[in-house]
Amino acid sequence: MSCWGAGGGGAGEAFCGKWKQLSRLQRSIILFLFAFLTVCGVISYTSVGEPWKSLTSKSSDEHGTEPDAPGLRLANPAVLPAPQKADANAGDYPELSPQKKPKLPHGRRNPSNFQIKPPWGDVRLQTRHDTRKAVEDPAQADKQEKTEKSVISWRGAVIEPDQSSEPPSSRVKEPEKPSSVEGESQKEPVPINERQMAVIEAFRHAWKGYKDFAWGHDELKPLSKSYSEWFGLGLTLIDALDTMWILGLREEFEEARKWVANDLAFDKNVDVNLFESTIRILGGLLSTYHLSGDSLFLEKAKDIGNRLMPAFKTPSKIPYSDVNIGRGTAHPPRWTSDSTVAEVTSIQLEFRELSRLTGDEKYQKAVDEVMKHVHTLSGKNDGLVPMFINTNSGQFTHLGVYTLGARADSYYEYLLKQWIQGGKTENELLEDYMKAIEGVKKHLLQRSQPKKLTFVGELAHGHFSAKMDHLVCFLPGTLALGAHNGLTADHMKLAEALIETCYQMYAQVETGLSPEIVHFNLHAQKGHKDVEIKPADRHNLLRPETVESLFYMYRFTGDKKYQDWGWEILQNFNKYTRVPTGGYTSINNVQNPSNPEPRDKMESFFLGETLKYMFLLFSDDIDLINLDKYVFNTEAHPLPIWVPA
Ligand code: DMJ
Repeated sequence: MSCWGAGGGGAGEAFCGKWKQLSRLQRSIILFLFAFLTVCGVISYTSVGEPWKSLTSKSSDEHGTEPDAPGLRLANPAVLPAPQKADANAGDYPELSPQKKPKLPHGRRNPSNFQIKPPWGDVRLQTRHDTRKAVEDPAQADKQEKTEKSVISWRGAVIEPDQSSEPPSSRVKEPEKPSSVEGESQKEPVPINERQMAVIEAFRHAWKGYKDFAWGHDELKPLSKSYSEWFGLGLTLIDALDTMWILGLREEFEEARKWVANDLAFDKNVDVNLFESTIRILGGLLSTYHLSGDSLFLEKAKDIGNRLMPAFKTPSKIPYSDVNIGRGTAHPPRWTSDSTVAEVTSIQLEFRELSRLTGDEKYQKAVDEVMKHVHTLSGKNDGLVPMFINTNSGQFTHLGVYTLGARADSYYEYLLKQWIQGGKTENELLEDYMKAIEGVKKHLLQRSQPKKLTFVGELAHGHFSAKMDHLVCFLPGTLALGAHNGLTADHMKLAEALIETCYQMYAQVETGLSPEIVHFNLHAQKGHKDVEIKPADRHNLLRPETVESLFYMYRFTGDKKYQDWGWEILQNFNKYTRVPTGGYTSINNVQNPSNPEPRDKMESFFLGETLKYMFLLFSDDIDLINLDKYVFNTEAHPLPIWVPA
């Protein structure tokens, strides 16, 4: 108060004169009242000035104007202390202004339940209330700053993105700090909707079969209540780890974790396929490490990663298809020295991430070299690649056959995804991707009859074939992801047309499930649908590609029809592939609803991919694996984008 201290100017002097005329009791009452109101937060002031004004003025919020006296701020009613710091920031960040609330993309909640950092990218966009609180409490402020620097992934793990924009090749010297579960306490469980519950139920049913009859083995044989081995490495269990995490199945996850800790040993005299073990095992361990923050998974990832490295010791540096992970030797298949193009070009996301996490560049160097080499190769047709590559010469073989299906599919997928993973700086990858999509448009796109469905066929020595693998249904999702990342809107249009086709590959079939391969009718014939199925192609392996693309399409468009289509597919899986005693099975005949001929095998990707993408498709929470922060490997294992959007 200025009567006892430094002068407060003319108004202050007048106040002092009046003050002295008051009786002792009157002064005490006024002082008491003033102290009381101050403690209650009804008035506050930031410097010696004109406190009386605050007793009579209305809140600046009510008037929508600043208070007259610059030295005096009215606090928000009875809540906050002096807000000058937050207000000062408001000028720097126009988005802080309450009138300029950011437009939330579809499905986004405000604020996210799972991320401290809001989904639109900045804690500064929290309400003024939150911002001010954080500024006042230094511990909070510190935490807030940390939060701004890290991306808090779903269910708590912290990814600390490298903000550097340097090209990845020079970025792998320092190991990434391990993820942690910091911030977990601040997250509330997301409400799960009925369709997601149905996915959880399906997962549990599948897991029950695996647990009862195949625990620790590669694949469940649900009818014979036994298992099959491929590599003998608990493939289904590893593939399913991050799905359990995402679905919130903590008990199951913990049990599986115990198996990984105590029983998973890679020191085994066994031949594994480089591609399959990279996408399922290395990819699964890396993503589980990121989601859980548990270093056990990183240790295991390093172990398998190192054991796979002998595959790259070839004359051309194009890796062999098979590695003996116990002996440290590698070889091509017995009948050829070729590798499959998709296989050698779809292991990059995983090995690059391993380099980033360990600080050891050898993994990234090996896989980058493959991409650089393939980039320069001749034998492509407008960006389309043949299906085989020789490990001695490094040249494509079996030239002249082009497909987006088996043996080539994920080459195209990983061009785009590596570009995204690395922060969109590796231009050769983008160049190859864009060229390839033009090649698809030029050589492989056709329309069927009678529905005029756009499909991707194959080209063999100049002859077009109207054959399309179900595997090709990854393409709409990939195209949509590219468009979301700034590529031409044409790609989104094509994605929309192709996902309709993939859906029709289910809808036009008697069981409502797609066969492995379809042939499209190019000419209208009475009584014929667009889709024809050859006897050898009528099986369904519980594959994920259509559901995967539905997930991307729903995320990026918000069109509920994609969720509805996915829901139909889930119901048909339940109707025709579910085994009552536990598990789901591949079937031989999608055209026979009364006997779809179960095959007695549940592929690991049903848990790793199909059910995971279903769960994500039915979710309206775009932070449930945010696609600006994660990129999925080709086995649906999310890996962090190094420089997130
Ligand atoms: C999975 O292993 C991967 O999605 C791969 O890219 C293709 N094949 C299966 C699923 O169909």
